[in-house]
Amino acid sequence: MKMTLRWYGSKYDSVTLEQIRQIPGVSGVITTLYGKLPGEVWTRDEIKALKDEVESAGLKLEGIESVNIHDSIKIGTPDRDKYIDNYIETLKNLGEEDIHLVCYNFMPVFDWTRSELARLRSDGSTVLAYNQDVIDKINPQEMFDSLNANSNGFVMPGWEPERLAKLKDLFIAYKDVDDEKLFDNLVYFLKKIQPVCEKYNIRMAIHPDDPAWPIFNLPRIVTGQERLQKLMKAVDAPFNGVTLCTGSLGSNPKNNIPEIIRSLKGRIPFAHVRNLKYNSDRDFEEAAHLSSDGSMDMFEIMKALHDIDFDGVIRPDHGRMIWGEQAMPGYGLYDRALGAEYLLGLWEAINKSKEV
Ligand code: CS2
Ligand code: MN
Repeated sequence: MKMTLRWYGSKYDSVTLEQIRQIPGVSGVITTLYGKLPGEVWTRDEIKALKDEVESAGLKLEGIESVNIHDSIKIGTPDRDKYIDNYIETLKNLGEEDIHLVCYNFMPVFDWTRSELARLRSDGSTVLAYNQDVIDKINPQEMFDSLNANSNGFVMPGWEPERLAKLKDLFIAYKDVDDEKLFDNLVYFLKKIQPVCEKYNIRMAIHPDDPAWPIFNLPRIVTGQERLQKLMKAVDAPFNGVTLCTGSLGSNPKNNIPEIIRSLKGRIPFAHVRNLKYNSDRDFEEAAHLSSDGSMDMFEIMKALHDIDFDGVIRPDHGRMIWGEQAMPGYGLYDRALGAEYLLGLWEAINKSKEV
């Protein structure tokens, strides 16, 4: 298992590579070329520069989160092949730079959604939170404006202004896309990229929808065990894998995460591990990684990963904002570092208990 932290690049992140390097057991980062729009080709030079920067700080670039998918591919418009060709070119360039893990999502219009970016918890920390009643009362534009107004001045991945400038047009474009069509478009995309992924040994790791149910009447296809199995079978090859994100899948308490992990043996190249606290149906807040701080059993989650011989890349996911840190919501240094140590501790204990 390779423990990493997500890093937003020297231009965007308040956390430095030097700080990440001092977190014991963290050997690499997951990053992306921020500023690239979905559909653009990433050149080898750009990828190499990013890789050199990470390596010169003594860390490894373990994978990309994300190479985002152009909406034409998700909608299935006639120009999608042009964007798929660009994606293939990017994958080839990544492969030639020896990068073999790519996280992506297939959510229409939005990436993850939260109703609050700084809900106060009883210990004085603040966390991202979701309340369905709040979401039901606002329109997508209002949600976008409110998230951006509360992001401490950081541009949050998935909520880039360019991407959301054409919100109304996008909703119109998705009008006839239901779950089935979206799924077919995903399979079409995966089959097209299969040869380049296999040639360069690139593992594609789809990120689950967050939250794991439809919002704003948009289709949702990566929400739980059944849907994941359907996708694994539709393109039944190891390159077609999953980013096992406990917080996203876990937004729906009915999802049994250890069971989902066990059902995906061999298909999890990347794991995002974090904890949530459920308050009521469709109201949850993010918690510290420690089991007792939230509703999830992190030991059982790590044990399930161990049981399926997980040897991929892992990172703590969103952390709380603590100790006065000013950072992108969910992506401060302190709580994610605590999370990484805790997960490494669980892993060591599971390892050693199996040795005896
Ligand atoms: C991430 C997602 O911050 C997060 O919640 O887990 O934004 C994730 O990076 C994307 O959905 C993957 O494409
Ligand atoms: Mn995640």
